[in-house]
Amino acid sequence: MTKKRIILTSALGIVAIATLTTSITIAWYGASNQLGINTFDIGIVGSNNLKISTKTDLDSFRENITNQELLDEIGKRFLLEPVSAMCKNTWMDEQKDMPVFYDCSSSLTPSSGIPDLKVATTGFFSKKIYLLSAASFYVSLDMENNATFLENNNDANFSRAQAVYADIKKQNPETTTTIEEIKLSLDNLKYCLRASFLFKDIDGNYQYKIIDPWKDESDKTIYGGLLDNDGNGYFDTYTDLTEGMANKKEKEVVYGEVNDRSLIVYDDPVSTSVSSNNDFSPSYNPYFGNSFEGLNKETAYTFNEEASLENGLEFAKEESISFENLRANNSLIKIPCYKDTVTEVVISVFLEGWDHQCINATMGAGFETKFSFKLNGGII
Ligand SMILES: [Ca+2]
Ligand SMILES: [Ca+2]
Repeated sequence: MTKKRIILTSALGIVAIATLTTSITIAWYGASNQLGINTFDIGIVGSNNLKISTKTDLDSFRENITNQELLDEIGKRFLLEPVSAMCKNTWMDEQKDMPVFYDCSSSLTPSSGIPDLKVATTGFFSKKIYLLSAASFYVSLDMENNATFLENNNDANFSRAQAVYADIKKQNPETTTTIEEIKLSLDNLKYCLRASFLFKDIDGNYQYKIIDPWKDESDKTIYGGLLDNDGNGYFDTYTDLTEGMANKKEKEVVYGEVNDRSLIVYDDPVSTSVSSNNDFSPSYNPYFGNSFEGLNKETAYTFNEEASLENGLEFAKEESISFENLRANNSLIKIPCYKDTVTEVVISVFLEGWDHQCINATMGAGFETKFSFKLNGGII
């Protein structure tokens, strides 16, 4: 019985249409990146035992969800921009039925030094999908049918590379950059893409699983660090007023999710002279800039990461599953589907902004994806 395979596929083809303006410079590359969906199909192959719907009413369940149905709900265009799955315990503890993504792109940090953390309302794909099974089964991802799971859209990336090249060439006729190099950078998009699945396990508790498909073992995404969000070439700073206006201190902002901000250790400024320090003007590059890189301001108290970590500071780390993990054990994602009972699964696709491959060079790239599921044993 368990050998009979039900395959549930979902194809999400995305072509990016980037509308870059030279006023936007940063990674966490918000508002400038528009992506549109052109195809999105969900279907079931090979069995009548499992049906699917975007709604919960029983007569809406079928073997396929049409492209049009999904597009009508999502809208033909939406923005995909860097967000983060950091701080997931907050919404999971509240038993939320949709994941919450955060936006760390603000550079305006108050005198407390606690960076502004906005809940992202756009910039990601997140959708409830319902399954209806004729028998009680676990459903898992089918690793033999995931050839286009978060994979680059070659045609879109090539067109994009040509357009970027033309623009660079126009601004700098001497450029040595090639279309192939630009294309390679765009193809890094898939390394910062994530898919996630939110569902209830056999005990009725929410499980939230993030897939970082292409990561290898050394590839760890840390939810925090220094950033140059305002794109001025320096890591962002804030003004610490805890010792009063007369003794105000300019300190680097430690962005992200940490265990205890009082454990952050700062080094004294290299220079007290305010003179030429802020005149630095980085060579502006909308295509290859990134907010993970910056200089330490000479006049600022700088974050001493090593001493801070020794002091007990901890950054939260992404817990994710790679394809390799899943191939070795596809029960890492195991969704119980009870006989004749509607099962809810929230599928999300997003760009993890704390992934260091999520930089301007991937902006405007396109990808496609297909999710395949199969039965993974009956529920006893
Ligand atoms: Ca990565
Ligand atoms: Ca800055």
